[in-house]
Amino acid sequence: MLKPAFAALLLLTGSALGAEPRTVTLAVDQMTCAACPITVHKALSHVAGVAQATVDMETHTATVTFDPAKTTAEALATAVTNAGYPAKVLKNGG
Ligand SMILES: [Cu+2]
Repeated sequence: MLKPAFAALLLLTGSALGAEPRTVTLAVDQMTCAACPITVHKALSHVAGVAQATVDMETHTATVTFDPAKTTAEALATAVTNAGYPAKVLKNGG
């Protein structure tokens, strides 16, 4: 009877220590030419904790994978907004 409880405790400890990467989708305005996604991507990749960023000009979105211990979805949106492209969090995937 002790073993399952011990295993559950290990699982809890593991999830508390290791920051699971999160993926968020941002709606990005004002991307009007082919160079815009590059600028947006650059702004995102400069944020500490960002592991991966994909910018889609056709759907006006950016999908970002980041370490939630280092940054937040809102901070990512702010970084893009500060780069000249008004952005907001569209979908915060856990
Ligand atoms: Cu442009």
